Amino acid sequence: MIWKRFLLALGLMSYTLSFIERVHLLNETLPLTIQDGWYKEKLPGDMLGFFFNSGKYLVCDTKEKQEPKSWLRTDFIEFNGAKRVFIYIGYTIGKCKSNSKYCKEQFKLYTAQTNKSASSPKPPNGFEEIALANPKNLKDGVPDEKDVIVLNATIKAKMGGFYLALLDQGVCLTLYSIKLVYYVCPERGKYLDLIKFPKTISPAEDIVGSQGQEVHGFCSDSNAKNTTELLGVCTTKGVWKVNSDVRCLCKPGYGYLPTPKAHCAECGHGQYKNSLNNSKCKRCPNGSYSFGRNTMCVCHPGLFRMNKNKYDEPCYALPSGPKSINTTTWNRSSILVSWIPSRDKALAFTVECFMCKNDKDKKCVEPCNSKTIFHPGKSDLKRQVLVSGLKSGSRFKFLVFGVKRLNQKVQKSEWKYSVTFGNTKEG
Ligand SMILES: *[C@@H]1O[C@H](CO)[C@@H](O)[C@H](O)[C@H]1NC(C)=O
Ligand SMILES: *[C@@H]1O[C@H](CO)[C@@H](O)[C@H](O)[C@H]1NC(C)=O
Ligand SMILES: *[C@@H]1O[C@H](CO)[C@@H](O)[C@H](O)[C@H]1NC(C)=O
Ligand SMILES: *[C@@H]1O[C@H](CO)[C@@H](O)[C@H](O)[C@H]1NC(C)=O
Ligand SMILES: *[C@@H]1O[C@H](CO)[C@@H](O)[C@H](O)[C@H]1NC(C)=O
Ligand SMILES: *[C@@H]1O[C@H](CO)[C@@H](O)[C@H](O)[C@H]1NC(C)=O
Ligand SMILES: *[C@@H]1O[C@H](CO)[C@@H](O)[C@H](O)[C@H]1NC(C)=O
Ligand SMILES: CC(=O)N[C@H]1CO[C@H](CO)[C@@H](O)[C@@H]1O
Repeated sequence: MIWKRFLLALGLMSYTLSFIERVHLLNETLPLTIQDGWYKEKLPGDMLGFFFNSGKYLVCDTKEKQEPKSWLRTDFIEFNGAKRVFIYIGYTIGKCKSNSKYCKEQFKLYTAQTNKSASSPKPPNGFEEIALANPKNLKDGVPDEKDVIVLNATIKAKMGGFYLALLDQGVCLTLYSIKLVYYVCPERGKYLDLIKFPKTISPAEDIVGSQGQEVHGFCSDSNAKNTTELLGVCTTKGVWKVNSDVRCLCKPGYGYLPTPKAHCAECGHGQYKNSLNNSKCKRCPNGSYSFGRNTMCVCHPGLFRMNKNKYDEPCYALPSGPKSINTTTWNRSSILVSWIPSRDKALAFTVECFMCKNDKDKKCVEPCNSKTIFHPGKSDLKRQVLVSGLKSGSRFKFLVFGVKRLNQKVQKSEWKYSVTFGNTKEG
């Protein structure tokens, strides 16, 4: 399973095509629907705690009789299947007064996980600190919305839900928003690699190779096949990571079409695809037709190609025999066979000689004997051949075949030829 180790390390090897889907546990802006459930610590005397005003939570305890500790706690929030929750808190902090004894230009974020909302916990009991907002370079004066800073934090789900709590220690703090989200890798089915993965809640960690990280997918098209195991990794931020060799391929006879959604479409009339891959169907070349559920191109009868299984090669007819073929009686043992030479340089001719039983015999099936001499030769002829060593006063039949490279691939019974007859002089 080497691929797993490379998966996140080599970002280039893997690709991501999904949009990011977030699930909100809390809505982005205050007031929150659970406002009434918020715990606000009651402070002694005339000291103030958090209070809610025009869509914001504020606290500003500057009457320093003792160290102020203002807590603001949310109601119980269920994880709702989330494995890791991301927290974004938009806030502003004012500068502490220079003569302030207790004021700290910071606030702390705490969380407590429980299984049920029954016993509302009172911070800090049972809470643990998860983030410190400690902004630098605070501006003078009262900050406003333009000065909002975002505190990021994250919690890993261990129980059924959690509480969040904020501790302010004397500084003027305004909370503009609290956003809690977890990520979901969306169902992906209409993507270019034809793999479908189910909607998956993002895991708590991006640990490559750890159990439970991979999600099994399947081919989104029944005419596609996988050649590897279809494993994808859903990341903590809701992004699918799928190795580029993990994909489904359109079967032979089915072409890949990216739109309107990626799918495998049966090759059309006269088209073929012989490969298991995501290429398009191709038109069968000249002289051939698609066959075998459009997985191959077969030559029309009487046509041939150099390579039987190279379906992208056109099919051709074999060359004909020569035109205007004649024989001339040369002497008692020789006949000259001649014809109009071809302008096609690739075309040559081959001769075959047969003896006829008599002048009426047209079949002339008996081959000329081994003493027969062909000049300049029996094959690779251009315009003529002098056939010698023949019996005197006899009739002969000559077949002159047109021959090209393609003939090598075709049995001789299919070759085309011209026929002529000739006689030797009486001896
Ligand atoms: C909380 O619930 C989970 C199962 O949802 C269980 O495994 C765990 O033991 C429970 N924890 C407590 C403290 O009840
Ligand atoms: C906090 O989250 C925001 C939004 O995702 C991001 O732009 C910012 O860089 C994060 N800051 C830190 C310190 O992680
Ligand atoms: C195709 O995917 C399925 C499901 O992931 C898997 O069981 C099967 O082994 C895969 N086929 C090949 C050839 O890897
Ligand atoms: C599909 O296979 C054919 C034949 O092997 C090849 O010519 C073509 O390039 C391949 N296409 C893709 C997209 O891999
Ligand atoms: C296919 O044949 C047609 C007519 O027979 C011809 O016009 C065309 O050029 C040929 N195409 C190829 C690729 O040989
Ligand atoms: C016939 O002609 C050929 C070629 O010119 C020659 O080789 C041969 O000897 C001749 N035969 C006779 C019987 O004249
Ligand atoms: C073959 O003979 C015919 C007449 O019999 C003649 O018209 C023609 O020109 C000859 N062709 C050749 C190639 O000698
Ligand atoms: C947790 C919560 O209240 N979520 C809500 C946020 O707002 C959307 C609509 O804007 C609701 O659909 C959610 O239920």
